[in-house]
Amino acid sequence: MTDRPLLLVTRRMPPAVTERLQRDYRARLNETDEVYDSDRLVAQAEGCEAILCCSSEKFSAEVIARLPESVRALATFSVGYEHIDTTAAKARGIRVTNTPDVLTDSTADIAFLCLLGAARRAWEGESMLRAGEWVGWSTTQLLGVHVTGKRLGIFGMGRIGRAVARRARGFDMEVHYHNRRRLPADQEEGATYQADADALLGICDFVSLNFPASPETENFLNAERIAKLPDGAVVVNSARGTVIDDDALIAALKSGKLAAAGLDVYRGEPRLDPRYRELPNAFLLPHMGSATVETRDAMGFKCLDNLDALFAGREPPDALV
Ligand code: 8YV
Repeated sequence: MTDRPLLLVTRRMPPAVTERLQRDYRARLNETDEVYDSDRLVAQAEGCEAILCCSSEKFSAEVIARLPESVRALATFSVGYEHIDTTAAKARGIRVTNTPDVLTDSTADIAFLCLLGAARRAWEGESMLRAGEWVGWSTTQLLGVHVTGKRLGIFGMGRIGRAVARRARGFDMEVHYHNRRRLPADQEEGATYQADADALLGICDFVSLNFPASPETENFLNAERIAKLPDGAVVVNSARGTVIDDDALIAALKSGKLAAAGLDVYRGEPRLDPRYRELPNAFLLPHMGSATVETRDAMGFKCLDNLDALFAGREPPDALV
């Protein structure tokens, strides 16, 4: 069949997703999984009707202007879409879809892993063990920050923030949140709304950053805001690296102002600020929020559901523009 739409798939997809997209589309795959720069992206898109992309490719206004006329849609394999200039896409009549809902739980799990890993010094413990340096148990070895009963401040109470709140309840934490708007009570997950972000910082034993990257959230956690946190607080970021001022966070981890940080995302990833690697109180993961087989399959299928709808003349369920 030659009438199936031609789809550029910018990164290697999980096998189940590849199978379905090869069945339903003529797919131009990226066998080597290298990240395309903008010239490669534009060249690879030649003749394609849609692009299944990831957050590793940047679709700026300039790139979108250079895309071939044939491109009707960008389906991103991510819930975050700060890598796509949706205004420029809309202006060119290119539809953009993302993958909400299906990665909520796996990302909240990783946020909690970061919280626990940072608080309980998981990396230091494992490294000591693997290096053969564990000489035995002692009453004062690797003492961490107690989690149960502590106050957690969630910044950004969208789907993932709410899922973090649900998990925190299981740890008997007292959960507060800051959001642009107060949520209806049945969506608050038992958390207390704080209209003033800075006031919330003042009472947080733990901070979980869960809002999307945007010009408004850029460097949200800066030196001034870190200073407002109680001494010994723990910071968790499973959202985007750009919401943290790295200089400020690194200084606070070095000085002991903060007990620890658990990070899954970084500015300029995969090239994170190298100083993080030297900090024993930084628990670091390589952007694994959505990395389960079930979630990655579901994300790929969601991209295809959206494209299937578009090519069948229906409204894509997760259309952003
Ligand atoms: C994606 C993510 O898997 O969905 C997001 O926004 O951050 C990740 O879970 C990754 O960005 C690949 O597109």
